[in-house]
Amino acid sequence: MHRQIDLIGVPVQCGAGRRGCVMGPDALRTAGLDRALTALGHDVRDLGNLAARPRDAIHRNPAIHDLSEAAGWVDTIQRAEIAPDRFPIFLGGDHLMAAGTVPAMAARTDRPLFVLWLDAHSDIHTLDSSESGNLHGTPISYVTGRADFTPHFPAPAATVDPKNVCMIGLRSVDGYEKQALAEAGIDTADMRHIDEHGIAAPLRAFLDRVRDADGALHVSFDVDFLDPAIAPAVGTTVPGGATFREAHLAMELLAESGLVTSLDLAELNPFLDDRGRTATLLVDLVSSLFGKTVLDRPTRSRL
Ligand code: NNH
Ligand code: MN
Ligand code: MN
Ligand code: MN
Repeated sequence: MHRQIDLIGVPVQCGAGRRGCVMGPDALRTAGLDRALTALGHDVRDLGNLAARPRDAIHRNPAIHDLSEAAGWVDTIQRAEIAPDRFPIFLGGDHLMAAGTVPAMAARTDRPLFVLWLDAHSDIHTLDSSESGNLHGTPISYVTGRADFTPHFPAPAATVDPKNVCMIGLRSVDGYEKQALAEAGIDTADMRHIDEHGIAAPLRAFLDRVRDADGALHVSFDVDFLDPAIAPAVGTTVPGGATFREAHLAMELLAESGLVTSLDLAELNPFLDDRGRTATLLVDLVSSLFGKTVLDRPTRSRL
């Protein structure tokens, strides 16, 4: 499928516990994301980076840091001019970016928005429950509206039904988050589930739901979804992540589904990379998501 793609840099790093995600968009550019997509026959524009202005915000939880800057980013991303007919790839940036991109994508479409959250973590803390104070651990609560983040953050431009969120790759979820996931009714496939059933089974089941609902699908890809052995450039590595082939298979199934309408590439910290190999792997995975296949014939798949 020929796509009209916009690359939008979102160099937010204040949501993470360590610095470096500010360099993420440029590392992805350096690794050749635009060239890889162009070579696959897509039309690609690089719109450069967004820049945020802080909005005054303080919160009673003393652990929370950089709330003003974070609020500025959430506001800026939701106000950004995003073409209705193009496929945006948001180049992060830590995962706080999703507090901007997901409401923006939900507001952009008349169809129900579904979100595929590929991550070791569930990012469902609230401003009150976060113990780390790292706001990249909170976007799911904000975008589903399960917690009120106003007046600190702007009200979300649109929210997502938590039942339309599917998380795959989970392996670092604390007690608060376990309960929150169950209460919200979020669809989850943790690494244990992937070990037993493979990654295709839960992903296909979710894609069937998106198709049945005539939904739009936003994929939020956190680098720590991947195993640290293949993707070291992330501040919050967790052992036991998705393998090279599991990740590629997921991208290939997403490509075949034709359902994906927007993408976040989150948490890439080039300061921690090993000669650009994580950024290069991400470009390769995005290529699979945009139709790169091993053989030039339809894969024997039930999709
Ligand atoms: N749950 C932890 C926290 O709230 C970790 C969040 N870190 C992430 N999320 N990298 O994807 O800080
Ligand atoms: Mn995350
Ligand atoms: Mn809408
Ligand atoms: Mn994570």
